[in-house]
Amino acid sequence: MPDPLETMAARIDGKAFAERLRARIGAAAADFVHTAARRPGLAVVLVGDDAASQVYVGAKGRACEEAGIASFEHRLPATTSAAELLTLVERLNRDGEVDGILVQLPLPQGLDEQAVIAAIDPDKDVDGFHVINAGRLAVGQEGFVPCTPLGCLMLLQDHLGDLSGLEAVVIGRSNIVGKPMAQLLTDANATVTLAHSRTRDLAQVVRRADIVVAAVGRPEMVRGDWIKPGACVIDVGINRLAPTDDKPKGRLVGDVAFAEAAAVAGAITPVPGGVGPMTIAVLLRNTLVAAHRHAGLPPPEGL
Ligand code: NAP
Ligand code: L37
Repeated sequence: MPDPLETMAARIDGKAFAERLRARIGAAAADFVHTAARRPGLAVVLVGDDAASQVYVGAKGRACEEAGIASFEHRLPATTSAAELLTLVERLNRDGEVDGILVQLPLPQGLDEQAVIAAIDPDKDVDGFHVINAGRLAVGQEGFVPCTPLGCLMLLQDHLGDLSGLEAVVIGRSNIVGKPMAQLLTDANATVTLAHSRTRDLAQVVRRADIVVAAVGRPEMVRGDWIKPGACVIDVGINRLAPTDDKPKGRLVGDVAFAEAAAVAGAITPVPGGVGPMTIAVLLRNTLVAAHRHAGLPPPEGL
């Protein structure tokens, strides 16, 4: 019987990594203010009253201010028309104090997300959702990479070093997480399988992975016996379970059954405290990079 403590996975502390990254961003933002005589600026647009989005947008604004990045919040009612939203985006495109624009998704019913993203100046698209930036990533040009997958890559490279030749399985093929994640891992020389709801025998596919990235949106779907011993598991899922007496707000769980997977994996990210905080830190990083590009300055190093 192996010692359970010896087989327990290392916990990849995304919250601590994100805090260190934010400190470096804060220092680089202060340097930027010296050189450019203005703060980097991020405009965050929230339409409607999605509860999770309210929390994230609030957290993003606070994180900006802490790092010395100006935050311009635009909270619009759910009744906002497409024309009104597009007018705001166009105003932000022209605003010299705004280096980055983020329209928090999902938008309320009736507003076309693709049309709104298409209206954002690609060089201010710090979310990396514009087709121009998706295309740049696909062909290896400089642009903006979506925050969540870039944060996952940073955690993987910090923990594993060089990813060359490793088998990676990404579960989920969304435009904002799974697809760009697969591209980043491919660019980092991993051998990538992109799995989704039509994948046959998903458990068997995941069993060959040295790296598992779960971005499905199904609470605790990935089980411990899917994980190859020693594998590195990145759990992107953020799922709030139904409220119980001792957790009146509902427990937050990932797409991976944490305790089971942690008993087999070499390393694993927790939820909360894993990928979520990285998403916000990388947003600040992308905004700082945008500010340097707009000011004609070389990009800050080590971010
Ligand atoms: P999404 O757009 O809903 O995409 C989900 C993907 O999972 C789809 O590709 C879908 O396959 C696949 N899928 C669904 N059921 C499956 C199954 N039974 N087996 C295999 N694949 C299955 O989700 P998303 O926006 O990528 O987000 C995924 C999760 O990450 C959610 O929990 C979300 O809350 C979380 N998230 C977290 C952060 C963060 O910062 N931590 C950021 C963004 C998202 P099909 O394509 O075949 O339908
Ligand atoms: N950039 N991100 C961008 N644009 C969007 O349009 N929807 C969306 C998006 N998603 C997003 O911001 N996700 C996200 C998810 C989780 C966190 C932050 C951002 C996060 O900080 N999660 C904490 C727990 C927060 C909580 O308790 O609810 C965590 O530790 O995981």
